[in-house]
This record gives sequence, structure tokens and C-alpha cells, in this order.
Amino acid sequence: MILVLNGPNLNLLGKREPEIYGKTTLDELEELCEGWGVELGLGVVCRQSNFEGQLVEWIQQARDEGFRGIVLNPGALTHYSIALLDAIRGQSLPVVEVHLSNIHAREEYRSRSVTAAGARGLVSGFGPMSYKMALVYLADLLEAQP
Ligand code: CA2
Repeated sequence: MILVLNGPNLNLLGKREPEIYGKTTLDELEELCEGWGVELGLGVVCRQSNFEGQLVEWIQQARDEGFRGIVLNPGALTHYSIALLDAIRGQSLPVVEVHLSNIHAREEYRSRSVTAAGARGLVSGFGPMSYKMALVYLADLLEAQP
């Protein structure tokens, strides 16, 4: 089972700023992820929170809840949350960081990811496909480590 976590303001997807983040709503994005999970033979559970501490707790508890990997879009926390970085580093599941937009093609302050230092890798700029690529990687990784 894979945990897909979305951070602050991602509940607004599809409702505002469609030129940057596209027209897909969070509900639709989560349905897409669940569908890709089915195709890849992975169970997928999606959660979203606007609260840093809630994301930290979900990351800390993921292994005990039975998850084997995490796809994480930390939202703006990406750019400054040492607490999320510590949470990622403080557990042993593989984490793939994802972004809908290309964080390197936007404001300078978005081009730095603090949290990616704890992740296996980062997929950025492909809209919902960023999540699919992360799930494909995790499916491959977990197949190699049954
Ligand atoms: O591109 C991404 O996925 C981001 O993680 C999205 C974050 C942003 O702070 C990161 O720099 C890049 C923001 C999510 C906010 O989403 C909204 C969606 C619609 C309207 C307003 C905000």
C-alpha cells in the first residue's frame, strides 16, 4: 500500500489558478492515483492536510499503518519545512516528492526544495502525471523487494 500525501492549499486544486495547476480537482487527482494504483497492482490511500503537524504524524505513522512507500506533495512546505524533512528522514519508507508545476520554472523561492533532501527523488512539472511517475517508480522498487 502506498500513501499519497498532499499538503497545504492543494484542496483548492481546480478551483483557482488553473493556468498554473490545471483544472483537475483534488478529488479527481486522488481518483487518478487510485486508478494508477490498480493498474500497477498497488493499493493507494490519499490524504490531504493544510497542517504541517498532521503531515508529520502521517509520515511518522505510515509504516505502522502498513504502507510501503509515500508519494508526497508538501505544497509550499517544500520550500522551508525542516520539520517535514526530519519526519521523512526519521522513518524508513521510500518517499518520492512530487509537484504539479515545475518548481524550477517559477519564482526563485520555489526552486529550492528543503524536503527533497530526504526523498528518493523528485518529479516536478508534469501535472497529475508527476504522481503517476512516482507510483511507477515505487511499484518497480517494491516489486524488486517483495
Ligand atoms: O506545484 C506544486 O505541486 C506545488 O507543490 C504546489 C504548491 C506550491 O506552493 C509549490 O511551490 C508547488 C501550492 C499548492 C497550492 O495550490 C493551489 C491550487 C489552486 C489555487 C491556489 C493554490
